[in-house]
Amino acid sequence: MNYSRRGFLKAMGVMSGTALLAPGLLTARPAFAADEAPGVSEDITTWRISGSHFGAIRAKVVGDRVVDVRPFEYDKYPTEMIQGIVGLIYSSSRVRYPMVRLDWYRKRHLSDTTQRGDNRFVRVSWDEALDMFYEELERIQKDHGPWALHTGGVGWRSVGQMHSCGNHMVRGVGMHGRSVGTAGDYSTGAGQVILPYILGSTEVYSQGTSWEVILRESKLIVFWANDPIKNLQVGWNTETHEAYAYYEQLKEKVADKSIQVICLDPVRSKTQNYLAAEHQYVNPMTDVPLMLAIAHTLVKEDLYDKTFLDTYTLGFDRFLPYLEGKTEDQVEKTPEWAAAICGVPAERIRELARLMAKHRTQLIFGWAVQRQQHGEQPYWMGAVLAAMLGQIGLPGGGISYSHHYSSVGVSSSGAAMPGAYPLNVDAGRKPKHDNTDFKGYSSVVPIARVIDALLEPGKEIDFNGAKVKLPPYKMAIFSGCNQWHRQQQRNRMKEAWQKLETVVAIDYNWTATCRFADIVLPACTPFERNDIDAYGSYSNRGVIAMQKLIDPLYHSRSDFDIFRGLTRRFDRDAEYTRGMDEMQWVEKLYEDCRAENGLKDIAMPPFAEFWKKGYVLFPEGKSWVRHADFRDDAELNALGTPSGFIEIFSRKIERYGYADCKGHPVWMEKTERSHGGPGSDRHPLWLQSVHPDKRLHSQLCESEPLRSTYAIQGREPVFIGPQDAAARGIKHGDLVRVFNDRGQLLAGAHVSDNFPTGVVRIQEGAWYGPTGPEIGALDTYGDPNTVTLDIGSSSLAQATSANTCLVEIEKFIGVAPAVTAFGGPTEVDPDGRKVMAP
Ligand SMILES: Nc1nc2c(c(=O)[nH]1)N[C@H]1C(S)=C(S)[C@@H](COP(=O)(O)OP(=O)(O)OC[C@H]3O[C@@H](n4cnc5c(=O)[nH]c(N)nc54)[C@H](O)[C@@H]3O)O[C@H]1N2
Ligand SMILES: Nc1nc2c(c(=O)[nH]1)N[C@H]1C(S)=C(S)[C@@H](COP(=O)(O)OP(=O)(O)OC[C@H]3O[C@@H](n4cnc5c(=O)[nH]c(N)nc54)[C@H](O)[C@@H]3O)O[C@H]1N2
Ligand SMILES: [Mo]
Repeated sequence: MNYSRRGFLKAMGVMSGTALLAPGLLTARPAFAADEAPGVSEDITTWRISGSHFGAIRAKVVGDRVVDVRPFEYDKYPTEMIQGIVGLIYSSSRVRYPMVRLDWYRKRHLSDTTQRGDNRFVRVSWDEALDMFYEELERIQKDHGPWALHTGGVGWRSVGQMHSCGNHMVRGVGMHGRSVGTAGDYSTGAGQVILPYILGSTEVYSQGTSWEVILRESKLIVFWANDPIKNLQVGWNTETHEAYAYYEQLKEKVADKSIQVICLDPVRSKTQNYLAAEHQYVNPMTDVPLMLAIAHTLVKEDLYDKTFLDTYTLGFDRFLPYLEGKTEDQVEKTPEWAAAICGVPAERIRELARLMAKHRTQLIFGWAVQRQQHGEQPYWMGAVLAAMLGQIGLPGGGISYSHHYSSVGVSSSGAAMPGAYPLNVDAGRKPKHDNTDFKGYSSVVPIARVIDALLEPGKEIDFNGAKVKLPPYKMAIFSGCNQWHRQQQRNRMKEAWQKLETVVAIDYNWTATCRFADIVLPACTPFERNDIDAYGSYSNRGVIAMQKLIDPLYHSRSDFDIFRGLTRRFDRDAEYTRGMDEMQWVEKLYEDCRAENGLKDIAMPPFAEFWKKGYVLFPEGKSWVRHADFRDDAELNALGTPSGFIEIFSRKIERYGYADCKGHPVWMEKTERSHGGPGSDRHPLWLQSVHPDKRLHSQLCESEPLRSTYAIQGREPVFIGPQDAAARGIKHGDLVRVFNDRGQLLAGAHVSDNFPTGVVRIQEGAWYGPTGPEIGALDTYGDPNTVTLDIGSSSLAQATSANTCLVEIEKFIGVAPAVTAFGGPTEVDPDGRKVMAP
């Protein structure tokens, strides 16, 4: 072991001896330093370094080609996704040059928008493309106003603080004129709106109790709708994968029975399988009845913490009558009542209640359970349950909504992160078109309700205690997100899209968002530019240099260069760049960070030294217990709720008067639900579209070598249990049609014992590839959002309800249409004649 590596581990100070020796748990190719890595004869520390959501990497570049990518030598638990990077750079789906949709090229904003999606594009020069983009912005601001322009909320754009592409889009377009933005996100739309009322912060993006503390103090850990082993492979900033060291320890503690772990999930998750933990099955979308019945048992058996409720919470007295069946619905929330809905036997529900009350219990919730209709309720009810258990703020007890994300629970170094390229117009400056008149329409729309705006412009909807008047958008711009993956219900979306006069998409990949756009601009990948990133999102372990591996391929340009070119068209480019180039910005962001850390006595080398070495690592942080300060002194450290206490009953929410989100958590039947719920007679299978094991949403789907490790007959897998498969005459490896009234798609059957009857999975992010532009067309690759439902979670959060979705599946017979998702557009000349590749 070389010195610096040992120093790093010492600095991390967290791994037990066994964790050090144990093989990496997800390691496809171990991340060892050159002197110990099998089969690597070279010293990879001499290779160029870069960052990514999947971890820091070392890359070997020969001439102008990236030939090998390996995990950064300090990454002990690298993900297999790293192996997709070479395929990402050299994918056949790269956007090679600026292109314009054929009919838009001919008629501009008066084009036939029903042709969107037919995949015919004309190649143009950068000057032509940027002129068109600029002229459209001018037209929108002059003929309409800021209400007519939608700037799509950025998604999982690549890491890198300088090239963060959402910032470039917002700043560049913002210097020209205002537009309608978005509120919330697809990840935690319901959670981040409800939890501030209950616990006083969003919780979902908060640092959680340190893993050392949980491993030391917890006796029972419930992973509720949560699959951290799968989901920790990626992080918002360059991921360190440090959290996996603790899962290795947890696995040992499960084996020696010093910690009991229950994975509460309809599916046997990767986490449950890895830890060899108990699996507690629950019917999909029925966690609230289960939690209510656990709460009911706690009351009936006098196992709940009255002192905690009195000291730290408000409104239990308003909730208790509901639990006891003394309110309107007259239903007592007994284990027998819940068992009939959630599929967990009544005696087991009682046992779960007793276990949770008896032990130091850490509840850890994932997010998929709030990505469904009434998704606010399981989160609220989880907080009520944790309050009744009385362990919030105790080491190893209480509730977390974030431990599956970006190594939450690895203590923070406390160092400052490098800042990002400025998002806004500089202070004291105004946009070229300084128009603030939104004509009564809302300037911000909940992100998952964008399609509603196109279909029902002018409609007023509820949102978090306010009214939102949906604007009649005419133009939309997307960068760093894949709208045609992330948004639900493709065919509804297709119809809505026809109302847009102009759509601009900026990406390095020919995603479906590009296919359904009018002007497509090729960004370069993060491996084709210089940048820096934080190493570790919550741990903030250090700073990583993102050294350009190769020049931008084809005609692609960095987002910085793209918006410099756009702002030049209205003479604001010097202001846009502040007169600095890429490397000057990278150096400035680093030096600002260094100055800030200097004030904290955290030393960083000068930029040149850092850049040459490729990274700085910060010393370990202190362990920490979430909500401990509140428990310590609830007045001094009051929560951010209206009362300062945990609100089991929210007067504020009750006053909104929503039928679908009341003053305390309640069980509400879903629009559609499997296992005997509404709609299950026609479409009996619940389709969950969880986050992919070997992708980041739709990213890396284009990477052919990686895709080939999971695709079935070239299609996205649909995971199905043996009973459901047999009942339909489906065998592992068969091609199947997945359908409901909203759409249809082809997928490859992956039969797995992890899936119980009535539960199937297609991982989100599978590329949409319809047979044609028409509404209802068969999707040839397997995008689950072809069949998902586009309704708001409730009037409160208006979040996505992607996981409220029923389907039927049949074996596909006949000649299957070719997959159309990958490989880019059909290039045509302005007369529509196909251009032959040279
Ligand atoms: N059915 C269903 N749908 C879901 C979900 C679900 O669970 N089920 N999950 C939702 C969630 S939680 C999320 S976060 C969203 C994710 O939705 P998105 O964030 O939209 O998904 P990504 O596939 O990461 O899209 C990022 C895009 O940015 C592009 N990109 C990367 N780097 C750059 C760059 O430097 N410049 C530019 N211009 N572009 C770049 C990538 O090529 C990719 O096309 O999906 C949501 N949709
Ligand atoms: N590998 C990988 N990791 C990722 C991402 C990725 O794309 N790939 N994306 C990142 C992002 S942006 C996000 S938002 C997070 C998403 O994090 P989450 O939303 O927490 O993750 P999911 O994988 O969608 O689902 C987690 C678990 O919830 C279970 N589940 C679904 N519905 C229910 C239900 O009704 N009841 C119960 N009890 N369980 C249910 C599923 O079976 C699954 O095991 O992941 C992040 N991590
Ligand atoms: Mo997300």
